[in-house]
Amino acid sequence: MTYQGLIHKYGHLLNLPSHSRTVSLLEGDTPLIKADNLSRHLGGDFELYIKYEGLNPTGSFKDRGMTAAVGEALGRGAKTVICASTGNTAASAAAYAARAGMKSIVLIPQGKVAAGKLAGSVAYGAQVIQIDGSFDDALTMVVEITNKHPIALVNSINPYRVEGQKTAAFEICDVLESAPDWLCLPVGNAGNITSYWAGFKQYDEIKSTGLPQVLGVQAAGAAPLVVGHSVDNPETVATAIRIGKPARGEQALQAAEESNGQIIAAADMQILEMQKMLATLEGIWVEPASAAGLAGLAQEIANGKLTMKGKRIVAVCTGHGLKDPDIITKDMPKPKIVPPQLDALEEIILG
Ligand code: AN7
Repeated sequence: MTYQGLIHKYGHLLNLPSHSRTVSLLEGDTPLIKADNLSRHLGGDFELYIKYEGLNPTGSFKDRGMTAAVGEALGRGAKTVICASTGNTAASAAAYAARAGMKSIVLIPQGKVAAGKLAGSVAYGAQVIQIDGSFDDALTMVVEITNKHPIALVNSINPYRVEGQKTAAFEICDVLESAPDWLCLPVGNAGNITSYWAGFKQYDEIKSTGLPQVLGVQAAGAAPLVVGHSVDNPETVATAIRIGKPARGEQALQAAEESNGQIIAAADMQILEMQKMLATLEGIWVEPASAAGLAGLAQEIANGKLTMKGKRIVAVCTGHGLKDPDIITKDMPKPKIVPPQLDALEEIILG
């Protein structure tokens, strides 16, 4: 049967109210790609899979939660949705609101949102507002305004976002026919790690698929869950996870603890190096934040803290590389220019 989106496929497993409507762009059903080249590069004694979430309709995993949250908001008669965002939530909210015939308002931290995300939000017709502050300031403001006005909040403190995002765990178990041994993923506001853990636990209860150990990875300059307190001025090249006060931080720590996993930090350099490795070794280009989970995994293997021999690992790559082209082009040597003549081309290629 043709694929009809997440709610159609997994709606019976999601805790959504009866008034919810289906607002879908056929999100989900993303590929789980075996990454043998990268696995070999990292030591080679384990099976590595990439859950390529950048292939969702707006280019990030956020679409899974947004189909559920916007569908619920529409069903209860809301006319407008709002979110604070480092970019991907904004683009996703804007697209699903457009689909539902609703208005969207997105608050983003000034100057810190990657080009493809800002462009997406504008293209889908959102009212885009820059806050002279951080994501955390923006989130505080959307909570305040939605307490006062009938505007639907679609950040991941909205429980239906978590319901929708659980489906990624279901898909992984359906493909592998069990949970992997380890799941590694980036952690920002901690909605995704919370959702995966809830999804794996639910599937294990109904299908005995087992549970993974969860490795959550923050960027070193924005690692409140690693340092143990909120970070006032988070800084990282991985702007998607430039978050100092994660809304679901407690649940992220709980997922790590219950799964016998960990939350660790990876340096910007390692994140960028992993982004490059994934693209050049596997042909999978993700935005910097999306490489954080793998960067953390590589770090733990290299320093001998985790032994992965014989294990099956899934790395969640949350957003597409096209979201943030500037990170690649800003320091690159300009491609050579040759006249449109064969001998000139031969000289460049053959030396
Ligand atoms: C590519 O868009 O918070 O831990 O406002 O865009 O669930 O927050 C984005 C987060 C990982 C972290 N990877 O997920 C937003 C926003 C990418 C992201 C995360 C984000 P959470």
